Amino acid sequence: MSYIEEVRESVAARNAGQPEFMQAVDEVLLTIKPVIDSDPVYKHNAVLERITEPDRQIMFRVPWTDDKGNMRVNRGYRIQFNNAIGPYKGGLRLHPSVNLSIIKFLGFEQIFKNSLTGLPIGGGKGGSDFDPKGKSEREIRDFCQSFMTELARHIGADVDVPAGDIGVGGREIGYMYGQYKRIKNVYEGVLTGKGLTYGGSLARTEATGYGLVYIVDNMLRADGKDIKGMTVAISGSGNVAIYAAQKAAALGAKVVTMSDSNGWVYDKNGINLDVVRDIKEVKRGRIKEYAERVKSAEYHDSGKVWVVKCDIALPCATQNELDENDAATLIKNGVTAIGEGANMPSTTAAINAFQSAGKLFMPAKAANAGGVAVSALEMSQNSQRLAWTFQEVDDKLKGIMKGIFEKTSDAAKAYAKATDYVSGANIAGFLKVAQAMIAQGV
Ligand code: NDP
Ligand code: 2IT
Repeated sequence: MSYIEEVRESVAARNAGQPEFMQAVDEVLLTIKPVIDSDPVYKHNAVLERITEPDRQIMFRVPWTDDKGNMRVNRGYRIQFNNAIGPYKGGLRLHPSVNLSIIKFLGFEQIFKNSLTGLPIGGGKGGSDFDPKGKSEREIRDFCQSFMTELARHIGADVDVPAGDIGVGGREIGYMYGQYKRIKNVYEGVLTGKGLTYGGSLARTEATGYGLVYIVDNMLRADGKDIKGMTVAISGSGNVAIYAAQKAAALGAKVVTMSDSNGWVYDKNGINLDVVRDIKEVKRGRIKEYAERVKSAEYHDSGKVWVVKCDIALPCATQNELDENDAATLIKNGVTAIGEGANMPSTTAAINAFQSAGKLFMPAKAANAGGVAVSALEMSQNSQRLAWTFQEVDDKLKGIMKGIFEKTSDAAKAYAKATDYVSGANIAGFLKVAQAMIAQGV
């Protein structure tokens, strides 16, 4: 049995019942094979055994009270996966589906994504199975304060710096920051995605979506194509989806779909983002309301956006939302490029289908790294006690995404196939972390 196979078996045995985590591990192990085979140093230093086992897995009770005065309990998580190249860094997800497998897959992928940014950030992730939908402001605040009451003892500006993810935006980060400050009595950049009045960075809200479109643009250009005039299908209608749509439209593309967990809209005239932002960011409503407000739009309460003919597909909702059948439909309809805004949105079979059909495919670790990259820039600004302009941050983001594209593309050329960006991103991300781990000993 090869070293990779041995590690794969032992990771699977030790993490039974964690399908998302194993999906993420399998992809990395398979794609970094040429690197591992090229040098015994990785096996000698047990790099694969160490990189697949989190430094620390924290699980805790989160008690809170609902508006009727009932005591409720959720489970909180923080997985501190790897800090070889910097403090643990990664978002917090609040969604009823959250479990150990999901937080571990997200934390594992974050190691490689954060490495690709070129910035000094390690990998971590956290969250809770708390469902924010339908909760009052007071209930959200109570939950966030209780969550931070426990989390505070495990994090710090130089230790572990959480941020947003599904269900966690500026409002939740604000409540958590306030509670951290109250408990620790320090004013430090312990969270990113903060409000602009208390240490947040301009362009962090936009960063993941903008970064996604910047790297897709880089990928298209390298293939002699231009995003201008292309039709774009986007899933989701949250933070990533909204700002990906805004930047795609700004670069001359037409975005025709958005979705949420209840259904999806198709607008042949191009999505009107002012309406989406009012529904989602202001009223916290459902995407269905878009079709009630915009005459050119149609609403579907079943199926997925991928049935719509498009040149670019940007899955920006959640893991495994785009499967083999969706990939086949997109390919049949002539899709040119896919960029993963969400984390692991395409199933393994879907990725294989896109790659076999010769489609341009940019995987999440590279494609959505703009968010965490600007989080790292927020950490820099906090440490310097300075605030940069929107333009400065956006220019840096553009440079970082270009750098990620180049690193991914160079590693693909060196170790796999020139346009195998899945292998390229995993290998480029792995090499830096592995070198740091080896240099630092056990
Ligand atoms: P938001 O909470 O702002 O939005 C999530 C969107 O996805 C909503 O439209 C939501 O619909 C939909 N969605 C979530 N879960 C499901 C589900 N199980 N089935 C169908 N639709 C679902 O989150 P973000 O935009 O921040 O995150 C979206 C994705 O991007 C996630 O995979 C996240 O990990 C990833 N990501 C986020 C980054 C960030 O900076 N925020 C950075 C990098 C990646 P509904 O409202 O109905 O639940
Ligand atoms: O998946 C991700 O990269 C995020 N949710 C953002 C993490 C961060 O620390 O900004």
